[in-house]
Amino acid sequence: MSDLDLDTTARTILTENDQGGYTIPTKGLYPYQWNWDSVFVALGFATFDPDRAWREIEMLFEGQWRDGMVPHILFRKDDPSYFPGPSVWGTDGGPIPSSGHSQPPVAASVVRDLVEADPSKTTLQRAAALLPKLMAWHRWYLAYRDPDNLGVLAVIHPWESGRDNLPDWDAALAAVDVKDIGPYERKDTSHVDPSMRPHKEDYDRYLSIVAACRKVGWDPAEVARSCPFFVADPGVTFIFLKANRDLLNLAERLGQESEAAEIRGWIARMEEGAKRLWNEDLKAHVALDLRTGKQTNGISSASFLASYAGLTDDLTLSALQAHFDRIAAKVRYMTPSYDPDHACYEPLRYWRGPVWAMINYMIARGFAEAGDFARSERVRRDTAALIETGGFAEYFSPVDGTGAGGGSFSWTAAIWLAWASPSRANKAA
Ligand code: 9WN
Repeated sequence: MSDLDLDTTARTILTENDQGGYTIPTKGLYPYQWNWDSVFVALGFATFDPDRAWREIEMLFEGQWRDGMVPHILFRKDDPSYFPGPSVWGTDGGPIPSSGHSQPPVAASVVRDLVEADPSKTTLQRAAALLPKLMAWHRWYLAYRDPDNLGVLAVIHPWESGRDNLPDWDAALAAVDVKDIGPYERKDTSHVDPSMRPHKEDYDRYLSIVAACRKVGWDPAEVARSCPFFVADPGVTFIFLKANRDLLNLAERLGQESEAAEIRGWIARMEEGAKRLWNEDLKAHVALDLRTGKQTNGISSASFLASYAGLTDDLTLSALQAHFDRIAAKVRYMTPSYDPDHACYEPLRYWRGPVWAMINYMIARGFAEAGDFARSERVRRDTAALIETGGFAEYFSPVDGTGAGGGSFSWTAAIWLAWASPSRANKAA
């Protein structure tokens, strides 16, 4: 298929996954609105229907909880093809049935991109309407995912990281007692090859965490205090730091001075806190179990998001470049979700090796931000080649480009349209 045909197919995927203002990640496997999926999807819609791009984000915020949290899944209608559905989560925090935790806060960054693409009065009004909601969400993150003011954000569940099955969660997950879950039937393994999905022991623990939080009524302070899983994640932390820089830009643009001052404080707190995630032996940022104080020992694709977060000092950048080149010598396509030199690496199992297009997009932006245009372009070209080889898959083998997981996947289509497609890259150049 030519690149122009791929452009057309990508638009068709978004249109066909559109449920009337919000977009599902893919049919069958993921039949609801997911938080960060929707935000990346907005970038794709922005290339041919900017109004629809805004609508995607506005509809996500319709599900915002009273305490400020924006849930990871909005269950706008019950769909038996997905497990765990609304009755398992048992939440009551917002206007739409939802899961009980959040997902990486990319929204402020994409809102800024939408504004920069079209800084008209109408667009600024839409951004102004979202600003207080974004502020509330970011305040929620700081209050309940960094309750001790460490400057790093924890996830209370692997699903909150968006990188569910990452080896970084293994030790903390193994410490979770399996209880209060009863018999259950997974649906994911009926849609895709079970050998690429998390194991049953992982699902038992995923559900045990949900049960523990349900028991405390999803009270955010209580969840932060007692959740059996509480691990600081470089992915969420770096995405949040970048999102705060973009939120600051929006607040300044909109003349919201007191918000801007508040956000400047958050940025300083996160810049300082990020040092806690630095692993001096590995020379990279890693996860940190806040219950045990132990850092993890592997480099994940989120380690490469330090530049995206604006941590572009020479030490960090040169360490990332060295890791990038080492890994690039091992795999055909960058950037594997976990280090191929690590014992836990599996090229086709969920988040233990495969490449995700939207992570590549953020990594490439980070390299460009740091002035490393060669590696940034390498990541873009690899992403384009993966999609040309493996189609609009959920994720890809870094070894041979095999597409895996769900097909006709919305965020892969969106990232193609917004960034990876040669037609887009030529336009941007
Ligand atoms: C649980 C929808 C989501 C993504 C996540 C990805 C996967 C869900 C699952 O799919 O997670 O949230 O059931 O495996 O890991 O990043 O948002 O695409």
